[in-house]
Amino acid sequence: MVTGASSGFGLETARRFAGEGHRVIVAARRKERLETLKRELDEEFGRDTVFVMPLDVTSEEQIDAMMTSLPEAFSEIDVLVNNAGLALGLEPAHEANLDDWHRMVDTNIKGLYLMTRKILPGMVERRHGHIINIGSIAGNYAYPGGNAYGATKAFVKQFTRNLRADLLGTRIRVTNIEPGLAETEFSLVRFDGDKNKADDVYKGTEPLTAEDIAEAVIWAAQQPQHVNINTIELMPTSQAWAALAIDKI
Ligand code: NDP
Ligand code: 8X3
Repeated sequence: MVTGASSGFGLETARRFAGEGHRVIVAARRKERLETLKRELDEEFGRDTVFVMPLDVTSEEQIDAMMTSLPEAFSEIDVLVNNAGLALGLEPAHEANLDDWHRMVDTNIKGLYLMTRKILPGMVERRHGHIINIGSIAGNYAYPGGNAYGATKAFVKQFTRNLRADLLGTRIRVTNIEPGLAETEFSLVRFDGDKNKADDVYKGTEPLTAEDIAEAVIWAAQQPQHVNINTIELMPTSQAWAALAIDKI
């Protein structure tokens, strides 16, 4: 199951899992995009490769309804890719929009732990499963305007580690993938649909692609059962750390 499969990393990850012969539940809010993906993948890999699940991950009610509505062939989830997420705004903390902060927390934190909490018991019962979270380098390194977004990804990092601690002995695997700059609809969402501003983020550089992230997800998922990939942090070659900033008077 891949959340946020209507765009970017999630969409490519769903394509890769289907390409590897797996059935995939694709979840996101934009149903039409998921239906288009289903048509593409069912045609390429066989009927009923994909099950479309229109879902807002912030809604516990919708997740509960999903859990009871999955057809039998899709009801035992082997891999959950907690990818749905977003950044909103890049203003300094004292100017940031509080509603943006609420939405990031609701999606990136609450959505991720709700999905995990609902799907995990079945995995534990079957002694088989892998939770793959999509964190970010923003959870590791501070940057101006990263405020609440980076903090939500720091949650994802520590939640992943704590899941590992809780799940020791269950055979369930947990991984955090921490990408750097990658070109998807991420910046378009961050800048509220301002395409020029979004394009500027990637102009003149060679960012990661959604395919690069899907490759990392698939690689982690395909390791032998006794191998748990805790973390993969990846950046484009054209991105690195800058010096610490100093305010000189
Ligand atoms: P996109 O904007 O291209 O994709 C985001 C996906 O999340 C969409 O499919 C969207 O679907 C889904 N989504 C957002 N809110 C919800 C919700 N409430 N319920 C269900 N689905 C939701 O961005 P990316 O592919 O880049 O982002 C994927 C993940 O990767 C995010 O968690 C992001 O924080 C993280 N990330 C991105 C990086 C980048 O530079 N691109 C780098 C590091 C991490 P819909 O709108 O249809 O619901
Ligand atoms: C997305 C990467 O650096 O834009 O998580 O925050 S960054």
